[in-house]
Amino acid sequence: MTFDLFGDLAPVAQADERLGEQAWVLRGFALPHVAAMLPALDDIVAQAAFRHMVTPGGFTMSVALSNCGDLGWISDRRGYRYGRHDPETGRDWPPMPDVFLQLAHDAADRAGFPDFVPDACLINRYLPGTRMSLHQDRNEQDFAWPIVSVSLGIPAIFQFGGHARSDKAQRVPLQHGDVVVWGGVDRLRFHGVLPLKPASHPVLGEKRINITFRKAG
Ligand SMILES: O=C(O)CCC(=O)C(=O)O
Repeated sequence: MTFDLFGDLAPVAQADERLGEQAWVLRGFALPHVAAMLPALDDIVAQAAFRHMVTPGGFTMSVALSNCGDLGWISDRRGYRYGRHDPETGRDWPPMPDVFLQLAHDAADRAGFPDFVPDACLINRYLPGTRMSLHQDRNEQDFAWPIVSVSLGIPAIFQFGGHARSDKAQRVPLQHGDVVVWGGVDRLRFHGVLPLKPASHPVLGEKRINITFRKAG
């Protein structure tokens, strides 16, 4: 155990790194769940294939995405929003696997957000060179719930900024199995991912999968 640097002297586990008052990196937190997560992920993308969505401004996102859960995040020329159906098939998004729900709940709890039950799970697939520019997550109805973001596969540099796009962003290296949780006073902080360097992961190959849980509805 160690003591945090933000003054309240609450004991935290050694593998937890504080990014903000209510924002944490939980190093390796997802590792015990990965063996169960990967087949569940394959099932999801067999039903709702990865695709490159278009932004309202007309740009094609470099990251490919899919969703599971009651609500899926969608972007097209009409805007960003959540929807109950996959726009490519017209079907419901695949259900959220129990192993995903449990991991999201437990990570949120560890970061100080008890009772988190996500209804939306966005799955991002990054290949070397792809990135996600700085943005805020604002499409959810209630900002009281945190964001739980799981990294699998090749490493990435996560940017964690402030409440203005121009605020200097921390650069946080993320590895396979790391989980970032942010909420409360940090819920609307800008964040993004720098272009991925070429690399290969022994299980996932030359890609990074990010699984991000939200309570959107
Ligand atoms: O890939 C990541 O680590 C972050 C993903 C993200 O920012 C998002 O889905 O809003």
